[in-house]
Amino acid sequence: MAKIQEVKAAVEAGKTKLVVGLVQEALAEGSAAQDILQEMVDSMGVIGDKFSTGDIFVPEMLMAAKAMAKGVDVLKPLLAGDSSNSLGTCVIGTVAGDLHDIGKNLVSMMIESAGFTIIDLGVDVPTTKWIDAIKENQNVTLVACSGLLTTTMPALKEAVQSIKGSGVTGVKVIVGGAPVTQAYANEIGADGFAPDAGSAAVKAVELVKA
Ligand code: B1M
Repeated sequence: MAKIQEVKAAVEAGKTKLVVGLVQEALAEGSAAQDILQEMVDSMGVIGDKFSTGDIFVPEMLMAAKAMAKGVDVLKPLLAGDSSNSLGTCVIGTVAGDLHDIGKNLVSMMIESAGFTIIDLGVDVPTTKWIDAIKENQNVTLVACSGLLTTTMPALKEAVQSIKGSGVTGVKVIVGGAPVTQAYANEIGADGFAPDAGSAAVKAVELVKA
């Protein structure tokens, strides 16, 4: 089996200790960092399907997520680009009630490499914390809200509408996450939406330069 396939299998099996070495070996074998990342993203899809069918439970899902995070750490320096152009500060996080952070971390990495300084509020971010972070940090030009659960989509709406209603100016809000669509982003009044980490960085630059 090619090392890149072993990475995918190790992430699916939640083999946290093996993943770092396997990612390094896959790179040494000539696999591109972006391709290795895509294999790991795909393995999260497999994990999600197995969870849906009751073949695995939350602990296995968590182990797979931890394994992927270890692999992403190895790829990070290879995926991040030149962040020398300052487009201001981006406050990023996952909305209240939601603990998923792998996608948010990838989006953060790509937005940072597009030229933003990142303030990462983590997961389960209460509405007031977004607004405090905008006020407490210098030159916040973008807020990026991630939401992975259909049950936390109302929290996404609340976050966007509170930021918009708080009187802060010069700040654009971008939203995303598996259940989020452009239509939903429009409905809740977000300035932008992106379906994945790469397009989130492109959209972030577009919004701030507009
Ligand atoms: Co959860 N989980 N989970 N989970 N989990 C999902 C999301 C689920 C689809 C699994 C399933 O049932 N098939 C399902 C949601 C169903 C729904 O809402 N319709 C689900 C559920 C139900 C739950 C719990 C409720 C389970 C339970 O307790 N019974 C629970 C909720 C906990 C909570 O948050 N309150 C729960 C818990 C967990 C773990 C903690 C165990 C773990 C997360 C660990 C962690 O993140 N550190 C976990 C995991 C790993 C998953 C799956 C398997 C993988 C998520 C992931 O990391 N994907 C997921 C199934 C799946 O995704 N198919 C699932 C890879 C990642 C790269 O993709 O996050 O989509 P994603 O990010 C993408 C895009 O969405 C986009 O770009 C990213 C990269 O390209 N994007 C943005 C994300 N944010 C963006 C922001 C942007 C723009 C784009 O702009 C700001």
